[in-house]
Amino acid sequence: MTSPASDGDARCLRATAPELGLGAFTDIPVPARVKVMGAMRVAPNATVAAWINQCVELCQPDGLYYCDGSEAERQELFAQGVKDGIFIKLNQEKLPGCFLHRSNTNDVARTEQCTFICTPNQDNAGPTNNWMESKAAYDKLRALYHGCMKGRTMYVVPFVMGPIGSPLAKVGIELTDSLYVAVNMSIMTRMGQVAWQQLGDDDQFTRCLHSVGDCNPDRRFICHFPFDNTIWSFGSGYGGNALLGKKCLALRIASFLGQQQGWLAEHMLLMGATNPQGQTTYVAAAFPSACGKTNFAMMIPPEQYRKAGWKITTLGDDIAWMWVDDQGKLRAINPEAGYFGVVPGTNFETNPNAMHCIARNTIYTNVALLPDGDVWWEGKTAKPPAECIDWTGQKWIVDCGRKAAHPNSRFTAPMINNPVLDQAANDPKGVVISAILFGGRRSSGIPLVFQAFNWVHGVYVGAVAGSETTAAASGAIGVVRRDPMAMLPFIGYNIRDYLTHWLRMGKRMSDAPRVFHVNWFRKGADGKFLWPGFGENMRVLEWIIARTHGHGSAHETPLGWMPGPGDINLDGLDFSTEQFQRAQALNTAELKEEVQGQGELFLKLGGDMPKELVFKREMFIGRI
Ligand code: SAT
Ligand code: MN
Repeated sequence: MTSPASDGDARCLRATAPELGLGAFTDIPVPARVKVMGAMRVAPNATVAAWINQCVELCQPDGLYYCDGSEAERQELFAQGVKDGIFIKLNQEKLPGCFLHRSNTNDVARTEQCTFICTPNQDNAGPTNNWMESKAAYDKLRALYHGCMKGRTMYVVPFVMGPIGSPLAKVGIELTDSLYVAVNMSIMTRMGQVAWQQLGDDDQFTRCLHSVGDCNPDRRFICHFPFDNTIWSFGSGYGGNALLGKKCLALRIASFLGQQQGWLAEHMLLMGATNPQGQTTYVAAAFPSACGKTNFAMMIPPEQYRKAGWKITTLGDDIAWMWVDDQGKLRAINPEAGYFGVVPGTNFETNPNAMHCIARNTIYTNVALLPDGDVWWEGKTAKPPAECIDWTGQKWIVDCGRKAAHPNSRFTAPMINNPVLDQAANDPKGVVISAILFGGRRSSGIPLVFQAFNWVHGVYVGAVAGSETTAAASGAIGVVRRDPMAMLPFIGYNIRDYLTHWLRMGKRMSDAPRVFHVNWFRKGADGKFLWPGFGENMRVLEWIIARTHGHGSAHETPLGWMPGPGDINLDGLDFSTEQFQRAQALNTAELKEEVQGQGELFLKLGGDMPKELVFKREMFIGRI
């Protein structure tokens, strides 16, 4: 197997799991008063044992539960969760294996204002991250963790991010006092025994310590120590703040490791598109949170495409780890094993595959509960139920003016539930990426699709991408913010070095993916979306695929290469040439506004913006 980083750290690039007998494992010397539970009561090596012991001494839990990742254990944890009021068992005839969780009402989205990159110098974190000096952060959080698990159980959750045996696969261990987090991690990652085996006697693992504490927003800190491969999260039980394998490890810590070792950790879905000739093209697409990555990754093409033999398959819906192989091609894996998707708006029209994913063995967070033990959310059915229990646990009746489900309510579903899971989803070698898409929510000014002129221009297009904010993060909703590569909240180091890293990656590829920008969300004067979206996005994707294979026509514009109405297949769609032109229209005043908006990012970086991107901006201004 190819090493992703010839200049990298070999300890992080374990290719195969060591075959260790149980005899090689180490007992963990926790104090006698701590009740030890779970099937797997050992650590793979003395470093792990010592670290767990230190965290036990700091947090002082009453019990220690070792998760082994088995089905029996999952059932035991759900049963315990129901007893403790953490889970509500849903109607098992309608939703086998499904449970509902209601979070604290102050803890419903990622909190970027409480998220820190903790390093010796502020320059390590750069102008776009909150920064804390590492020692100060450790001191502050150590005081919060001190005794925080008294009366609670600490779950030991060992996990692997990435297909087992992949050169990029990484081991993490999360110590958490949240049973909800432990069970979610068993869906979202390859969790349990398998991680002990992958780690063996290695001391390279991400040390993830998590406590919900008293869930007080004033004492909420999500701290990343990239130089120590450590994450300390306190005060939140919510997804991206608490499932530490996801944004914290697989994006913030991994992006830092990727920069050091020569690979990329990105906020991207991964999908395959197989044409009627049986050729599969793999595409990675970066859209910010709650901008439709899951829908796009599970898209069902329109009927005429299906009849002709087109098929879409999903590798991942949120995160991609990518490296250059020895043929000079960009390869990708999905480090996750499940989907943590936005529920509202999901239905059999918008995303039938997601509906299949969440029909069993799924955790629903902050949706509404129906009288028969089924669940409901805004957009599930055209007609709302007469009554239900809303996401806060209060009685809800139709027309009461409140939302029944929280706008950022979520499902946690195993990827094996996906009827269109790509056959390479567990392949340690990953897949070759032919196209990279950037996009976001833009109601005005930005066309449906264009192609960047080349890699450097593509990096520019990704770097300046903007999007209207959503409910996935706390704060104002609907304001355009620059979100470079959809990674603004997830770059674990200085954005200057991140953009330079992207530019350098291009130089290492002999056949770099083509880069595109899409916007499914442009609206007309009537406030309605100009493009139908969802499955019809297949038409745009078909053009993108044609372009990556060197055919498919386009014309040059100030933004890049754009298809005209004759270049995209609109057959069978009730959509006129004029409507398509409106979706693609460029208007000088809007382009000027856009270039000004992009200036936000250039100002933030000041003289640190890579020169190549400064030139690309000047050339863009020249073309307008
Ligand atoms: O809560 S998560 O950060 O995992 C979801 C998202 O915001 O993309
Ligand atoms: Mn995401």
